[in-house]
Amino acid sequence: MGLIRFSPLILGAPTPLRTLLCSFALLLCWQPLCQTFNLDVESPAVYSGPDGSYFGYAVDFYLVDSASVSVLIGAPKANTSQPNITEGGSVFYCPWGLGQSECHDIEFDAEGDRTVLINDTDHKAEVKSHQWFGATVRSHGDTILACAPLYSWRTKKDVPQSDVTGTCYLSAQNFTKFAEYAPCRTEVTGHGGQGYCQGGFSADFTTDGKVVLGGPGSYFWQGQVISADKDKIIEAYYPGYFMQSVVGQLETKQTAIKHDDNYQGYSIAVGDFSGDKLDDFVAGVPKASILRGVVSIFNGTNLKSMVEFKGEQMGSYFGYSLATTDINSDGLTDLLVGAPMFMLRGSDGRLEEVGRVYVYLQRGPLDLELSEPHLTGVDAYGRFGNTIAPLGDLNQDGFNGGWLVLVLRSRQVGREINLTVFRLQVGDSVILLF
Ligand SMILES: [Ca+2]
Ligand SMILES: [Ca+2]
Repeated sequence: MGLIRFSPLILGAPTPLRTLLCSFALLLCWQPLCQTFNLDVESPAVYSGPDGSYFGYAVDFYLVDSASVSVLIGAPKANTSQPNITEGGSVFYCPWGLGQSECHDIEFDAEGDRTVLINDTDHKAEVKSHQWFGATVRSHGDTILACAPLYSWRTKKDVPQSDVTGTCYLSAQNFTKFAEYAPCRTEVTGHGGQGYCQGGFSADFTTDGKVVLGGPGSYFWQGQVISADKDKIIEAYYPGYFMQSVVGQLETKQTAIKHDDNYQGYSIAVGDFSGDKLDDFVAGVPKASILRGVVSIFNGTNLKSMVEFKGEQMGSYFGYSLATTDINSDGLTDLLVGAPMFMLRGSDGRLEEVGRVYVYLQRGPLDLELSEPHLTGVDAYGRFGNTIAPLGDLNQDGFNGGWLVLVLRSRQVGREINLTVFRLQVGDSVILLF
């Protein structure tokens, strides 16, 4: 245990990039007999998907009850049984247990492209081919959200448009109920409306079951955040209807022209930052503030903007990735922000994208303190902070601060990826680095 908490550790041999894309290895031990931490690096559970499907592009756990743990794995370029659809994308359900490595795809949507009657003529209403379904996958109890941010809609206009509104599907009540949720498929079409929203580019669930979607392309790429209760989405769903009205749905509105091209909602996370015990929404806006990037915290009950943080370097893509977790176990949710394009000068004087992760510790309601020093990548062009995910108290040491945070960093040099573990100098937390 001390090894991992107090010194860098390389887990496993370098892995070819292709293997990483085609298989997903769980490094957590299933049995309680593990030595040194509860990470079993010798016998990982390995799941594989179709070649070239980007199996593993998105992952989440599926925890319906404490007795069964499964893994949900998105494969956004997988072919499906949907008629006449090429690479519609899939989400796989993979039971996790000893000797189990079988996955099967979840049938969120069996249909091909639907048609719509306009002026007494049938028109193809949408394009599901290459829609990247499964690029975003999140779970909440017995409910799964999976999104296709590149889904296109014809719109209902006489002159057809191809609006990349994106769409999402919910699987609820343990695969017994399915509903589509495409909140950007509205009358407000085109570039100036929600026509390029890419709804579901990012997403999360609040603790009480609200879906929070990022749509970074709405309103001339200002981007927007949209939220609705999962039960209300299912109530509002009616097959065949392209537009739906969900009771209680909240969404950020179009703002001044100076906010165009900011990509609000590129990333999404949730957590209570206002002190009312209700989750608020965090949105990455990586091109805001003259490309320095901004992260905004919105009140989860009314979507009012409460706090904003700005990146330190132009072009660093501050807000590309987000994670929320209580790093120091003081009961207050903390925030991690990735800026994978953050650059430093290398030994030859060239600027190199090493990437940086910023940690904000919550001291009280709307009071977040930027913790220093920042976590900075060490590999040239390594893009440290590309992905951040809280893993919970993996070391189970009962210590008040035994949280783990996973930071993915694709090491592009030599197409190798290493998993490194080291201790984050905040409280007594541990951070995992790819
Ligand atoms: Ca709150
Ligand atoms: Ca905390």
